[in-house]
Amino acid sequence: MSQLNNAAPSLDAYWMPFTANRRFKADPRFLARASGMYYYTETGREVLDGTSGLWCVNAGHCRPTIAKAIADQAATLDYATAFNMGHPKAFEFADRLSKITPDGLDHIFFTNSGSEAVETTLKIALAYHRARGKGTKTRLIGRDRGYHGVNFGGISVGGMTKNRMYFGALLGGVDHLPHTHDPVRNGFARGQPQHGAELADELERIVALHDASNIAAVIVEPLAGSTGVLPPPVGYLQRLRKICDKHDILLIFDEVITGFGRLGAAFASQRFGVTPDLMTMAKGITNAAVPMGGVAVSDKVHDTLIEGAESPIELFHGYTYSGHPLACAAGLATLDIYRDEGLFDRVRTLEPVWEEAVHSLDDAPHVIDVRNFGLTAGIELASRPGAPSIRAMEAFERAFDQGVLIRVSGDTIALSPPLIVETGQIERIVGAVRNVLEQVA
Ligand code: PXG
Ligand code: PLP
Repeated sequence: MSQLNNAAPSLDAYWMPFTANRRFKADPRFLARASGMYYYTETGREVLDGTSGLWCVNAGHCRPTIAKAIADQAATLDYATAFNMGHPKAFEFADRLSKITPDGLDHIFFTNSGSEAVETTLKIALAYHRARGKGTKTRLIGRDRGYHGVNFGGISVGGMTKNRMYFGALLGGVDHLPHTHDPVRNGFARGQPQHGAELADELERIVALHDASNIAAVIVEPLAGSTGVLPPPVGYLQRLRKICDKHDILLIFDEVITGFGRLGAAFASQRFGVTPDLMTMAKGITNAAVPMGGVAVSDKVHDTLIEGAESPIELFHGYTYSGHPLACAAGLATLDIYRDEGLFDRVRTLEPVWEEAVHSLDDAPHVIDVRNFGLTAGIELASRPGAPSIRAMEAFERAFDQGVLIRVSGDTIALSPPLIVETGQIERIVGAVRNVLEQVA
């Protein structure tokens, strides 16, 4: 298109990500502005945000201190290359982050998204073993139903089949642990399910198959989010940690969703009492106001790589926008809000209320399972015969029409409101879900 000013833009040009493009463009839903717990449509209709955008606006929308920090930064230092150059806020932000990351994970590598954070962890894991003279340790272990973003490393270790199925050229040398969803034994569990710790032992089978000398790392989401909210069975993460230690395998937690208070602690690692060697973060890192991701790296891995490096540049990896000034400014203002408003602890206070509310849907039409942990919930619906995920999609559309934003993944409705949510708003979100479930066929 050579026209620069097109008064009424066509919807054709924008290929929307992870979207039913034709369905959306036939009946578009536009968000025009947002504040606190609410979005507003172009016609000024209020939509209660039951999903924190996409699991990312943890402190609520359009927080003035974050907006100001970004504006001030844009007018002061818009961009600084991070390659052999520094700007103060990147160091300040990494330092602040390292104080809330799990003990011993004190080094922060910046990326621009969760997907890039995942790729970064995989590369660091391989580089770490190589730096120790264990260059045969290259195999990566993910998990069925895992989501680790959309880049080739992430979809290779990931286990969301549709995200992998079109792309032949995945990484070689990847195995998958089984997922932990077991509705027969754990149906309608409140909090962590009781059964399934032994599923971690599958790692022993993979080690026996390939030998530990060939395995670099295991990557899992401490609570699987994208696939429809699967909290870890009691003892499962502890068991994974133990087996990894036994075989000198690095454990990577992908905390893109679970980080920044979602589970009632800064990170899921702290809530579950299991410390990984590498940890991703993104989304809530800037309250989603500027794209950013990062990796927290253990002292052991960091020091080995930095001290064992073969060349002055210790790791040949980084992004044009690593540690972008606007993102760092937004991130610092975000951490201030989390601290000043005690939002991570607030989740612990809300959790019983939340759990009670979402499990009031246990007997709602079509519901075959309800799961919750922290400020997340998965409400799994029976598939409509011959039309998987359509019922949930219809529920999403109807809920939006009724002024509540929910998220669907396959046949599961996922809820994850901002951490500032009030009790009355929890009731409204859950009430809207029940209402639409009574309406959809
Ligand atoms: N790892 C995990 C565990 C995630 O949840 C990513 C990596 C990738 O992050 P980026 O920033 O590259 O998108 C994610 C992202 C959903 C949904 O509907 C979840 C995500 C992204 C989009 C949709 O649940 N999680
Ligand atoms: N492709 C080309 C041609 C580039 O020059 C660069 C960066 O310089 C990239 C891709 C990577 O972009 P980014 O650093 O934003 O990930």
